[in-house]
Formats: sequence, C-alpha cells, structure tokens
Amino acid sequence: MHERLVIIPTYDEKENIRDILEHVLRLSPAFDVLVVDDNSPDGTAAIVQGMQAEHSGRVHLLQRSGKLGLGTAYIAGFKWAIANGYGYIFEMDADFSHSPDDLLRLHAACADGGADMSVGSRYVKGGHVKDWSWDRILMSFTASLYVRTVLWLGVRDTTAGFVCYKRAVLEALPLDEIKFIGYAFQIEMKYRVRLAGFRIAEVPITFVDRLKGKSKMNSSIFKEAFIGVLQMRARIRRP
Ligand SMILES: Nc1nc2c(ncn2[C@@H]2O[C@H](COP(=O)(O)OP(=O)(O)O)[C@@H](O)[C@H]2O)c(=O)[nH]1
Ligand SMILES: [Mg+2]
Repeated sequence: MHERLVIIPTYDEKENIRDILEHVLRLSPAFDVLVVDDNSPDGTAAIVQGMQAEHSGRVHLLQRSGKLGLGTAYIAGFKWAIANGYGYIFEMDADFSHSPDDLLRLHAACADGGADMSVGSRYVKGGHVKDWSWDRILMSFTASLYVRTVLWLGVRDTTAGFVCYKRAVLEALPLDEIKFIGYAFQIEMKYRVRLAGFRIAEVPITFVDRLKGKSKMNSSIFKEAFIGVLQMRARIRRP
C-alpha cells in the first residue's frame, strides 16, 4: 500500500479506464487507485477487475448497484480511503480531462506547499481549457462567478473535480451529510473545507475535453448546482 490514493468514479468509461489506470500506475512517487463504478452497462468494472490481477494491491474497485451519482461515489471512496489508512486522497475523472501527470503537482501543493486541499484550476493564471466550445467555457466560468458571489469561497474554479485532500480534512468533514450528486458536490466540498478553516490552494492546469466516451452531465445537474448553492449558503454553518 502507498500513501496516495486516486479515486476515479466511472460510468461507462470502457474506452478510457485501462489507459487512465496505466498512466496513474506509472507515476513516481507511486499512487494507488480506487475505481468507484456504478454498475456501468458497458462493462467498465470487468476491465478494472482484469487489471487488479496485473497490479497486485494497487488497483481497488468499489461496485455500486446502479447510477447513484458522482458525489455519493466520492463519499463512498473517501470512507474507504480513510478506513484503509491513506494520507493523501485525490479526485480525478476517468476521461483524461485531467492529466494524470498533474497529480504530482497537486500532491506537492499539499505535501510541501502547506495546503490542506489543492484544486486543479482552470481559472487561475496559467490555467487553460482546451477544446471546449466557447459557450461551454462561458457557462462554466459564469457558474464559477455565481458561486463565488454567493458563497465567498476564495476559490476561482469552484466546480473543479481534480483535487487533493490531506486525510485530516476528510476526517474532519461530516461525510454523511453531503448528498449532492453533480457539480454541487464539488462546490459543497470546497465550501465545507473553507468553513472548517483549512487552507485551499489552486494549482493551474490545462483541462482537455474528453476524446472518448460521452459526458454524463445534464441539465438536472446544473439545476441542482444552481439551487444547491443557495441551500448551502442557508444551511451550512462553520463547524
Ligand atoms: N460512479 C459514477 N461515476 C460517474 C457518474 N456520473 C459521472 N461519473 C464519472 O465522473 C467523471 C466525470 O463525468 P463526466 O461525464 O466526464 O462529466 P463532465 O466532464 O462534467 O462532462 C467521469 O469519470 C464519469 O465516468 C455516476 O453517476 N456515478
Ligand atoms: Mg468529463
């Protein structure tokens, strides 16, 4: 077992999962991986099981009964990571929008740079978005601006899903109270970490639109985020 665990939630990622796992497993220092699969109809989990035999003890799999959403997949992954003693716990997508090489910089920001949580950010100096249409960039940037205005997060890329947490951060949060499933989940995590008094650093990254497979985001996830931000502001208090 290693000190670092990358949690990758998957739903129908058979075109990406082998390549992304192989890339992560090649990194030095070493990262273990936990895939949280929601019974993907395309058989993603079977590919992961095949790789478990090749990479003994470094590839883990949590299988859930059906598509229960990104947020609760991460919560299940966080609990598993804590129970299994990991010190640095990462969130990353399966679709290569996040470059696995950037895990090293996210780790360094926490391990050497004094942050408790580091966020791979598109909207700080040096950050970029590649291959998204201008209207998707505008929507994402406007959403981040809206969230910053309502919540005063002090984070520019509020919906980012490429993150490193120190173990102590996840131990301090009431994980069972976090129930959002889409972008609202990413926002709520940053809001709670901030309110709990931890230090958040943004690390510039280049985010690349997925080449293979399909996005699972939809309008109900945007609605959840829009209303969810107002609910968070009303409900969540400093612990
Ligand atoms: N376990 C699980 N993973 C999901 C779910 N929805 C999306 N994902 C995964 O979450 C990551 C981000 O989703 P994606 O569709 O790429 O979202 P987008 O980048 O915002 O378009 C990918 O690795 C997906 O396979 C879900 O309901 N359950
Ligand atoms: Mg994606």
